[in-house]
Amino acid sequence: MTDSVKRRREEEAADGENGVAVSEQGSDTAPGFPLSEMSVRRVLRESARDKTVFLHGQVNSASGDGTDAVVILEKTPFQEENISELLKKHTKLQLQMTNDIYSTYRLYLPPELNEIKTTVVYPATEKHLQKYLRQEVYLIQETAEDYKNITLPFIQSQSFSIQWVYNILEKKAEADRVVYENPDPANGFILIPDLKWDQKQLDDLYLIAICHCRGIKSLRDLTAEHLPLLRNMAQEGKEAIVKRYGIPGSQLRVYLHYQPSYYHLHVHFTALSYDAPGCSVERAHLLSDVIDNLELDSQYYQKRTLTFALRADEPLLKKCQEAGRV
Ligand code: DD3
Repeated sequence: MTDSVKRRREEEAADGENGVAVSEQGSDTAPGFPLSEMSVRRVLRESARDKTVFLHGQVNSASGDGTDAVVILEKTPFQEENISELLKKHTKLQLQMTNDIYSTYRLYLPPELNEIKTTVVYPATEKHLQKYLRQEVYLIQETAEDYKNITLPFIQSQSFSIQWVYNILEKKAEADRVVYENPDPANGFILIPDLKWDQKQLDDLYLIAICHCRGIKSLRDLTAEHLPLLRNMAQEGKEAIVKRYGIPGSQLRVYLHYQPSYYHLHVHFTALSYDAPGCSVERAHLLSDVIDNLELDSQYYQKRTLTFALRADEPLLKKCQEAGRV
């Protein structure tokens, strides 16, 4: 762990209570979500490799029909500086099998060394439940025409709430988590750890840069006019990350998603050594390549066919099928 990460963690520990809507709560009895009252309806998805499980839960009301929630449980990577503590403070080491020089055990730990990262969407809509349900995926090749006739009207017809994005930009939520800000309304942005990253170890570093300017929906809207914004995000974002976390730009994967999961322009910064979710070739567009393409041709992303995957249940896939494009 770098000194700056250590320092920040100590600051956070000292902070205690804070007045923002979405923030880290270090207390034993965190307010908000009644986890022990929740019943598990079904497992939406699980991954032995990622050590995650996505649950559809219901918080029981008196009448019996509860409010839906999505709860994501995840075992997090080891923190190097904690390992000797784990070995020293374990409560039990139970032998499983032994054979020659080989043996396996179950190591039991005190609760504070055995936490599980928990992400809650509550109340969750049917859309949230669908999003996490495992589905088959199909590749779409979206031409400029397809974007104009199918995708754009679809995006405009949807009422995806991005209130959480505006909360970050307006400092109504997560204000204490902001790593860097360029406050310029046209060419500025906020750099903040993504929800997916608990900031406990640098192995799975994941930050997002959200631009202040509203109305840039995605990669498709970008023209040479946005180059100053994109260059700021690339350069200042990397500078802020090396300063705070000690990871140089040459060890970061900096990219945009197409399709994005929310239609307000944002850039992902992940550790190059981390196989981050969503960094596959059918979704990620390196920011440096995006900048270069726009330098070559201002209308590059209005002209190009863009390929991406859609899940079987996504309404956009249905629209593409109706138009005979799948
Ligand atoms: C989201 C994409 C969105 C469920 C889940 C996540 N980073 C966020 C709210 C606050 C955030 C994010 C939507 C939602 Cl688990 C539905 O992500 C967020 N804050 N990605 C940060 N810092």
